[in-house]
Amino acid sequence: MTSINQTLFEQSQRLIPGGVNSPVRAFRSVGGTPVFFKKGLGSRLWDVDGKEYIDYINSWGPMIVGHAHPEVIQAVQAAAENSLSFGAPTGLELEMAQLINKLMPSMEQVRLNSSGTEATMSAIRTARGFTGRDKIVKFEGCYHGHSDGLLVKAGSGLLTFGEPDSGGVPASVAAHTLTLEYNNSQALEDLFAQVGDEIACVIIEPVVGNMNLIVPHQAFLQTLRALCTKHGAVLIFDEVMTGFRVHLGGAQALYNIKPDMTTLGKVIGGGLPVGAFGGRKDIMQCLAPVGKVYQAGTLSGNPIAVTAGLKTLQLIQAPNFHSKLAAQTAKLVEGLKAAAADTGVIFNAQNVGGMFGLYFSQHCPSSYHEIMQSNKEHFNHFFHSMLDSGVYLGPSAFEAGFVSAAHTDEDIALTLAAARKAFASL
Ligand code: KE4
Repeated sequence: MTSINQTLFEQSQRLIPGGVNSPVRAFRSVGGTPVFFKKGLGSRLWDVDGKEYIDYINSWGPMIVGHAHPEVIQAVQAAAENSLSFGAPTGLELEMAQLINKLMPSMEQVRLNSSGTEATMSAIRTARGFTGRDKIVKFEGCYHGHSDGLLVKAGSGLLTFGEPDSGGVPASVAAHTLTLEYNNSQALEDLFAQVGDEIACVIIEPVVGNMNLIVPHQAFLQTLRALCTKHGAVLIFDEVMTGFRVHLGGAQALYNIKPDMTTLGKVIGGGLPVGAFGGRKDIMQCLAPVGKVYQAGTLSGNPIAVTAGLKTLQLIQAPNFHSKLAAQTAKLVEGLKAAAADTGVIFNAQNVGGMFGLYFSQHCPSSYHEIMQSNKEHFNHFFHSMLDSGVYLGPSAFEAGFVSAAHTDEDIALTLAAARKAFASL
């Protein structure tokens, strides 16, 4: 009997490219048929055929308090009765700006929009407007959303201009983006020595979640901060994924590095579309209607989305929320390493707060080059074995995983039992 899932996927592919509204969901990296879901509650998901899963994607980070948290749902339902959108300012946006500023004091001013892509695109335009410079710097393996200038891969040499990493990106746009190796302080020093005064900004995932989990070297971040200060380049921490997940104050609090600008998303929308960018007041004052840098959005600061975000941010300020989340995630990581060791599988894992990385390699990688050495086939086999056992991991060897406050000791125990079976089958 054809499952509802199979039917939905076949029909979706006729009207939606790849049958999905975001490529990673298509399972192209791991093979097989993507799972269509119809319900989530706490740490669990149910697919359209009624199968239950323990969820370690959590919508790629937003569902940090678990799916359908009753207080979040209630707040959204109440707000919805007052209309869904005004296209005019509301007190909710001020509340969100105040809360973001309280939790991330480096964000002296903030502007809301509707996605992480919009946030990073807007932050970069603001940095260019503030400095009057065109060049931007990113790091290989970091993802900052899909605006043209960020879909760029490293040119042939350190100083050669970036090349498009996607169809449809003009070479003239990619040319302004320089790409360096993550955790490589020497490459940073060399680049700034040559073109430091031409760099508008450097954008970085302070803890990387988009080439699997990669942890920064403290010295690398300190070097980056010092070089940006010396050359007047704007340091942008892209905390769309790490914000309020790795620490209540984000990676900037965890590593005690103060960026000039920060971008946010995911958790601050609690599952609804919210992005944000902000930072030093002198930089943010460049934005229209005050300054010359234009940036806008019909649903920016949408009252329903902001309500979901405010309630989520309120819940994660509970005492010990982040230490408990980190402890639960560490329990998963340690249990997976022990299960792999018992079966002799080459495997490693680590976590930073509530996000984790799983690697079919001896060591935890610290760069794009290293993560590319991990055994992708083993990951794909492991992914499908876990999926069959009702454990839903990110469908790619190059994505981080996420734990929520709703993940119980029983969830972890069931996950580890499934992992032992998966490792044994390798
Ligand atoms: P969105 O435009 O997808 O809201 O945010 C883009 C973005 C920006 N910066 C960072 C650090 C991010 O992780 C993201 C989005 N993350 C991916 C997960 N790898 C979203 C999943 C997807 O593309 O479907």
